[in-house]
Amino acid sequence: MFSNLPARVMLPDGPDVEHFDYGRVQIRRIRRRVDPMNGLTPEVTLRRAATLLNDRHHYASGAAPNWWIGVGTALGFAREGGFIAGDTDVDIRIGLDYAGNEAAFDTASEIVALFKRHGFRQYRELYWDGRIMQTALADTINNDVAVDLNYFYAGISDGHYVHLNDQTFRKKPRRLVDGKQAMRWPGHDDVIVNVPHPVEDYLVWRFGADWRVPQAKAPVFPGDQPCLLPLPKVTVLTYGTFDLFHHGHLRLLERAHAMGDQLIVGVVSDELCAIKGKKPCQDENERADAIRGLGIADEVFVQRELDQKERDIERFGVSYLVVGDDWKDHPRFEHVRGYKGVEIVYLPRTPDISSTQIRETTAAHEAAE
Ligand code: C2G
Repeated sequence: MFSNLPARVMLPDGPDVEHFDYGRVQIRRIRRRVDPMNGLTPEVTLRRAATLLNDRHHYASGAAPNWWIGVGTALGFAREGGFIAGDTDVDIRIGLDYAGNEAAFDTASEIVALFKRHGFRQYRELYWDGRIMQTALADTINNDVAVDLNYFYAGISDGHYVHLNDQTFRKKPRRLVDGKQAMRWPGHDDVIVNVPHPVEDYLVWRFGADWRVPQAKAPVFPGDQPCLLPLPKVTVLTYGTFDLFHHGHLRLLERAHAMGDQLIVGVVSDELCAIKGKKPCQDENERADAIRGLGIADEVFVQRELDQKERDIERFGVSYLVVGDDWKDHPRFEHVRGYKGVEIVYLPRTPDISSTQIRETTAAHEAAE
């Protein structure tokens, strides 16, 4: 089972943090206190947010994130020449590339960390199947005005960015976002925001053809629907000899299995073992059958070539390549790091047990008899 909360959440546990568990969706939040009588000025916060997002020097990759203003803010931009009266949050959308693993977190957590360093307080986050979908921050320097960052993923649905939350599933046409334009916020020449283009199409997409007519409540979004699109499965791959299957092997496979939705195991062929100078007691079919018999792996195959890792990563769509930490930093695994977005994970080896040890104690036993 894939755990719904990722290994690294951004909002750390604390006495104020509330958790909500809706199955595939997990929400964590701290109550936000805003004083609506305090003359809220969202453009001040928009200026601060846009400045942080636009400055590529803030980011490890040296590139500003792929961001644009959300529909609420865009409606104000195009229709009101500023924020809609009473709108007190800044809607920002971030485009991330989905590679089936936690790599997208790097951008999201970099943005959140940056905002925190500049006087924003994170008060909410939402994960969908362990992927970050929303982080909300309050601007402590400007009356706690909220910046709502929603993450949209490319790579799940052709031609769209996808966002999932507890109520809606949004497919945003890529053409609107990819053609976005950097524009000045009305009345504030120093505030540069990215606006999907053409902005009219963006607003029709969200609010329908009548978007110019102010309405008390936004109409139900025609594209909002129950989540029908399952995210691609998280696939975990591991290789090993697995001679004289023992509890060290079992623990490795159980932990690998727990990291994703499906586990694929490559069992090293007799021929490759011979090349590596290993002499297993069981042949490749016996070793593979022992793993099949566990029922923990979705696929077990015999690895016949030393350099087939890229091919396997590609054909199974692997997110995590897992192996015991006796292989830590070994070039045999390191050389595929990042290939098609794969992450390499070294799991701690179970102490005091190995195939070699079993072979040796058995041989000693037999010699004594
Ligand atoms: N393992 C473990 N704890 C042990 C023994 C083994 O966690 N006490 C793990 C190993 O780290 C490996 C897997 O179980 O990830 C299979 O172990 P071996 O059969 O010894 O496989 P090995 O020959 O290390 O195979 O090219 C690399 C090889 O394919 C890895």
